[in-house]
Amino acid sequence: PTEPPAETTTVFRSTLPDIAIPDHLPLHDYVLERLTERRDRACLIDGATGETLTFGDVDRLSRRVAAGMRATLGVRSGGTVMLLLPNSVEFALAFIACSRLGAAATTANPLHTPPEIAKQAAASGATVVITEPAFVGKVRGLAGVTVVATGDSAEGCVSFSDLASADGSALSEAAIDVANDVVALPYSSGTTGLPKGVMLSHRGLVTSVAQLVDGDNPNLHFREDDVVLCVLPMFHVYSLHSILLCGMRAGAALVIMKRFDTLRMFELVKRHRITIVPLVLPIAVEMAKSDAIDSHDLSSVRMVISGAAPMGKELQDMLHAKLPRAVLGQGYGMTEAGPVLSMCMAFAKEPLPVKSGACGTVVRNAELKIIDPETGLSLPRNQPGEICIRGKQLMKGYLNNPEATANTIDSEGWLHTGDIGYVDDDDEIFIVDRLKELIKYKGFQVAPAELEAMLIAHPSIAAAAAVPLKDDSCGEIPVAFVVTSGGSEITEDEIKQYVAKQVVFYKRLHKIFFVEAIPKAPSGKILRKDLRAKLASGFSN
Ligand code: 4UU
Repeated sequence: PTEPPAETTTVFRSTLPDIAIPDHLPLHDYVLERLTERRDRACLIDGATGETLTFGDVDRLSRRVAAGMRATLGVRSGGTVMLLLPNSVEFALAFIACSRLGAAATTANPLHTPPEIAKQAAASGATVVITEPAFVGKVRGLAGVTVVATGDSAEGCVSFSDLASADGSALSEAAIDVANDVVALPYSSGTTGLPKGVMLSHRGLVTSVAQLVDGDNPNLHFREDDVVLCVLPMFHVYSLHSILLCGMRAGAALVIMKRFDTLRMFELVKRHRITIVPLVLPIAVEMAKSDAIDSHDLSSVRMVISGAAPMGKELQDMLHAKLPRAVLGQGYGMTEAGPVLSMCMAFAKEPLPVKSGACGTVVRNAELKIIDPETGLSLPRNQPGEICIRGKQLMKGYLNNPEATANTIDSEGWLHTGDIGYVDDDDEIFIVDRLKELIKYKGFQVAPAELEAMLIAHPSIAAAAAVPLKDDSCGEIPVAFVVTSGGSEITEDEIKQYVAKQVVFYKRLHKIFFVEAIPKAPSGKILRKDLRAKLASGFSN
């Protein structure tokens, strides 16, 4: 095959035609657009209690919460509210309420440590934190923040149920600029550095949801009679977007599970006749290995979606053998991309055959290209390079960080993912490597820069580099190369403990390698590739 001339760009597009997207609507109006027909249909089902909210309930309650947040907490258009919640009905109501007010919801893992939470609360400018009584202690001292607690009211907090009993009929519509107003502000480290606020606008999220579930032949065919398992954490963009928002838009019911447990999950699938199971690698591993899978009736499941980390062909085939009636495939997302770049075409209303191990075809109403990371030139099919995407679904940028924004979205509007992959002859995308620093533990982001800053702050450590180590059930685990300061006899365990005390469980270091020096480029950049290669070749202390 002949190379295209340097100036031509090979742009890959969906095999589905573009569609008209109602991107003039604020997000809540878009996901609840067909409310009148769906008022009495189940929308949110609490997995623990079986309690069900209909679409009508969600509409009414989210209006009340919005009215309460405005009246009691002064939340206005342009404001920011932190959702520090595990999966719950309250999460969904609070998120929709923020959208109604024109406020941004910044989402965070409630298992984060107080310093991690404090950093995000301050950086995002949150004036309200909504959390569960169990986590109130983590946010009590935050300056300028009012704490709202769900459940039985916690001392010194506004109670969520009080907010939800405000008069929703009095709620005046906020004036929302759909193209510019931020509705979700998740944190992501992107291709480099520390976690940054990712500004997702109403228009961006509406576009991304529409790219999946709208049109005569939706790429991700969720139906009104579908029941979707919501066990992935709603504070992460995968669940927020592809479960909560796509589910609501399509009129499907969600079964909300607070924490993952294999048997509990099998029981819920059986009880609610769950049809769609979005998961991440570790859950797929648990399911594939579980003997209990054979003794539970999971025949209702018609679709299993995997995303947020690579899932190899072997595991995909193994899981398929256990769930022969379900269609299995992957979605590929990145917070900054809005988040979905590609989705398995076997999930379409008119499905196409797909290959195991592929992570989908680029979504419709978008352009994708593969570039040579060295030259920036566009590459043809079957040649791996950096994946870039363009479209209205992309983030607006990083909050208060135009420099990081410009390093991620170029002047032509292309977002550079830092992922290495190729597009094959059937338009399927395969991710083969990662150019960026990111470590992904069970689909959760771990920013090497954050661990490195912590490590070099220790008096016994002179230099450090954190990198991923491949792991069968977690995908990757964070490990570090460390240069100790002259004469120091600090041990591996001491370093691990030192980090563990400061970070959420998934950022903990699993192994420390003591070295003489950290390999660096003349620019001072850590040569992470060399370190990863060292690990791959079985390096040990
Ligand atoms: C190999 O992981 C996400 C979002 C995932 C998502 C969202 C909606 C998946 C399906 C869906 O429907 O976002 P982040 O920002 O936490 O992490 C982004 C990075 C990517 O750049 C890539 O390196 O996570 C990795 N990644 C994947 N890698 C995400 N999906 C995949 C995948 N295969 N399927």
